[in-house]
Amino acid sequence: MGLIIYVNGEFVPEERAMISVFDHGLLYGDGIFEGIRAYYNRVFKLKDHIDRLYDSARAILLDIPLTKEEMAEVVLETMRRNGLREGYIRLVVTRGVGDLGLDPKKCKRAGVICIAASIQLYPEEFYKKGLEIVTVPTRRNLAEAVNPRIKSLNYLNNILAKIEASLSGAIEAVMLNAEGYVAEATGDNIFLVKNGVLLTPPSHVGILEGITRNTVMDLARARGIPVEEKLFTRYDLYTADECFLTGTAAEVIPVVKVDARVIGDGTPGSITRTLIQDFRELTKTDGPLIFPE
Ligand code: PXG
Repeated sequence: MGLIIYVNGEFVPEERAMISVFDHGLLYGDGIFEGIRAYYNRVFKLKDHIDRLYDSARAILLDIPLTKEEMAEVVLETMRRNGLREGYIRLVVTRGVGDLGLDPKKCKRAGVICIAASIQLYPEEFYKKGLEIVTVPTRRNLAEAVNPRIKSLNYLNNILAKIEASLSGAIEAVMLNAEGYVAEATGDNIFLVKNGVLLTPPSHVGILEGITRNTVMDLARARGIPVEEKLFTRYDLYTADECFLTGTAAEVIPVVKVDARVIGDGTPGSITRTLIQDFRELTKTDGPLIFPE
């Protein structure tokens, strides 16, 4: 692909973009990340992603060796060096190089990586027809253990759920929390519509507080659609009028079947379709410019 990657202060060709085998990001999943999108020469919701990255860092006592302003500039400059006006950006901050023990005190400086690439989108037919998803046995991590609000490099919880979904022939998994309430998908938040009200689980119950999720709630409120952050169960999903997922990669994507139960009339609902349109409009104007216009 011939990408230019940012690694610890330098922009290098991808063949030379390396980190140590003693980096605790690799050895222990000790680190954090963000997945960010750029559209129309702008980095969408960049400030929100940078803020969430620094909140994740604070939660795991990780000192990021750059200011937020410098980090935002790293993202923009990585796009520029690759000549990209749209695409997918992965920002990673690792605990850094230590020894084989897990004590992070041995890691003197956090590692910072930024990768910008073109994105492999879900086929457009999924947005038109909707996804069929399943609930899986693996429960979402307890907020009291590794809080899912931390966007950490330890994604095994989600990967196991993704494998379980794939094994049953589904493209995505709905994860429940330990109490059996609906939490989120493996890399997306979940919404349902019932009687004209938009519902999504509250962020304190063990989900990632998605930036697309928050954007969609704002867009719905701007249209006068009532929005509630409330716990709900599999039953509520099965009997919903509409359902969709939100995430940086998937944007807003309709769901038409959950555990073989048909949602609504089996086609993407009207509120879902409206929010997809509104979201796509917003991507045209939100975020700082990459190249001057
Ligand atoms: N929940 C989880 C667990 C996530 O990892 C989201 C929700 C959506 O959040 P945003 O802020 O993007 O609206 C995510 C983020 C991928 C991929 O390749 C997706 C995420 C993370 C890593 C990889 O699909 N999603």
